[in-house]
Amino acid sequence: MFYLIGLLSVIFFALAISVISKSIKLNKALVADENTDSALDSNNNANAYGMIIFWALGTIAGVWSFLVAQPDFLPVAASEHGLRTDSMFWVSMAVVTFAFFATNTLLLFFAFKYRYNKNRKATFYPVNHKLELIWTVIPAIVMAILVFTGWRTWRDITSQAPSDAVVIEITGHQFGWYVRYGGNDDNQLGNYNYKLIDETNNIGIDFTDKHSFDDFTATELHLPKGKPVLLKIHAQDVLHSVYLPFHRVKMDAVPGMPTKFWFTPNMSTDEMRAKLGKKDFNFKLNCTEICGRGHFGMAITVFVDEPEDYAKWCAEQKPFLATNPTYLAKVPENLKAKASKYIPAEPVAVDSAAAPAEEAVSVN
Ligand SMILES: [Cu+2]
Repeated sequence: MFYLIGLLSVIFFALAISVISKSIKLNKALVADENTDSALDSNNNANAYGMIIFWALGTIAGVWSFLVAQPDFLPVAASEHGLRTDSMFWVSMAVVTFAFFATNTLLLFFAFKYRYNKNRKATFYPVNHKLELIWTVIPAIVMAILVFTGWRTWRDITSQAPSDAVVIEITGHQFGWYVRYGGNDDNQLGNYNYKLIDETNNIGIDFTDKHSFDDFTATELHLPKGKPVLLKIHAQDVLHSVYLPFHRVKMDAVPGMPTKFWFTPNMSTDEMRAKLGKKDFNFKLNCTEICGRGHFGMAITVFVDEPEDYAKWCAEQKPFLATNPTYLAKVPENLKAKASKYIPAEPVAVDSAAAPAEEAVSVN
């Protein structure tokens, strides 16, 4: 790669030297006012051929850089809507590349073909309405189609999630993500309130809401393959951004303004490992908002499981209340009986002291 860049630099440098030396000669010729025509002709020729060389080298360099960069492209999207955004991206890319290539080819070729020639008489060609109409209307129609398709895709992927979607809460903080699931019994997230945050309950789960009782937190994100997933996104301190590159999901996490995003993973972690030929590959949820010093490490591992493996993993998780039974004190009297169901039968004095450290889901 470096040799090619070096070679191109040498060629461009030589061209620059030749253009400069020709200009100097032309200047001298003009000053001396002799052989003006031949000096002009040779410079026009040099410039004209320079245009064609530039076009050829530019085309080769463009194709080469695309091919060389290909191994670094993300592979096929691992979610349904990712496939849609990808196809939209490549269609736009094709249109833009075609327009760029066609206009620049014409620009450089015309500069070559119609360089000054004293034997040729210029044609007076002030306006052509048909031509103007063609090159205004066609790009306008193409742009309108692209914009409309983009708007439709955006509308679909940010629309209301299906009612059977798995709802997962993602809370960004400097520098990690807290993950909360709606629980195995009601599959509904309970309320939260920032005033309830303490060193153990770091999301501020509100235990006056009965939906909170079976909620569980996790240090990694598990998603079921082939089922819609709704991420409810919060931030506790500064702007963060939820980014799942392989699923083409990106949504800002804004303090005080909940955001959301729903998508359907269509490839399990194992399938992606097989596709990439990397046994230890894992999906990631990264932060893509420069949110402070530890921003670079603000990521958690994402596992896309087959539905039965996902169900098994969920069943193994313990509700927050079960690992932190002291929070039973926060439950209103009339709901205590319902909440007690989640408290382990044996005395858990030792466990409850140890639990907070385990439950502090700080992932860096
Ligand atoms: Cu961040």
